[in-house]
Amino acid sequence: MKIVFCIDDNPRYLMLARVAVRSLRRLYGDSVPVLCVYGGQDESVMQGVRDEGIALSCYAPVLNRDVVPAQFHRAIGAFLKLELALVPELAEDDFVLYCDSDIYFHSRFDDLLEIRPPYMSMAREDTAPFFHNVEQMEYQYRGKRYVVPMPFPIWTYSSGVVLFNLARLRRLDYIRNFLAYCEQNLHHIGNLDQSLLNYFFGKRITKLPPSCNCPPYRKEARREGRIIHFHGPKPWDIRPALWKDLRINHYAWFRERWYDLLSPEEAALVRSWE
Ligand SMILES: [Mn+2]
Repeated sequence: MKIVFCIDDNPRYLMLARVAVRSLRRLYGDSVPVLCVYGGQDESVMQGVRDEGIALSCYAPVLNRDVVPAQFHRAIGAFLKLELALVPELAEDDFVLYCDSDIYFHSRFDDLLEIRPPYMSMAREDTAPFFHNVEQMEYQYRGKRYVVPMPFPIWTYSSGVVLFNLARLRRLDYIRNFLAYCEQNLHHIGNLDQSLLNYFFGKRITKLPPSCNCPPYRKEARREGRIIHFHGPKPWDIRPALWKDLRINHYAWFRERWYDLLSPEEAALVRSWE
């Protein structure tokens, strides 16, 4: 199964993706199939992906800057994962494992690669369930009106690691139907792509074990975590005021392991972000 990353023009995300792939190759060898989907046109970003020996897909998203409200443009790359079923380089892949770039692969996750979900599998976020102030969302697709009742109470799944059933999403062009919903309901979302997946697919999302999307600040991260997700503070976010509550437990330990994978030049650059 291919492991897929998505990036935009933010150079920090390119660095994160490169280091994520290094940690992955340390566990699975250099021939592990990896694809990086890039939604921009910056030649230096493409070169950075190629320098790392990562297969690159330059993809023009449906949810582009003309469609997505400006307040989300700083994280426009987060929406790319919603369209993996349309990426030509994945046309032959029925299932893929999408991972955020802010991931550090800590130990092998062979059993995860055997999962075949009806739509998608994601791990739960450690947040309280909530009720959206909108009870149902509506959209039009190919001349028909659809209603999506909110899956109350909403127990949020994290979109940092998603095992997608792309074959299912392509069947009957379901992906186009979903993207129509996305386009017409972007004004209702609080948390980027993650809201769209949780609201639309709701209870059809199946659960991944917490070890497959484990923030470094959880107590069990070092012993049980397999896919470590720098959710919240990135490895260079060590300024006291920022994310203080989340730089606990194994954050510092994983931050060191992450820095160990950088060249001296890269480490100097990343330290300038601290
Ligand atoms: Mn993330």
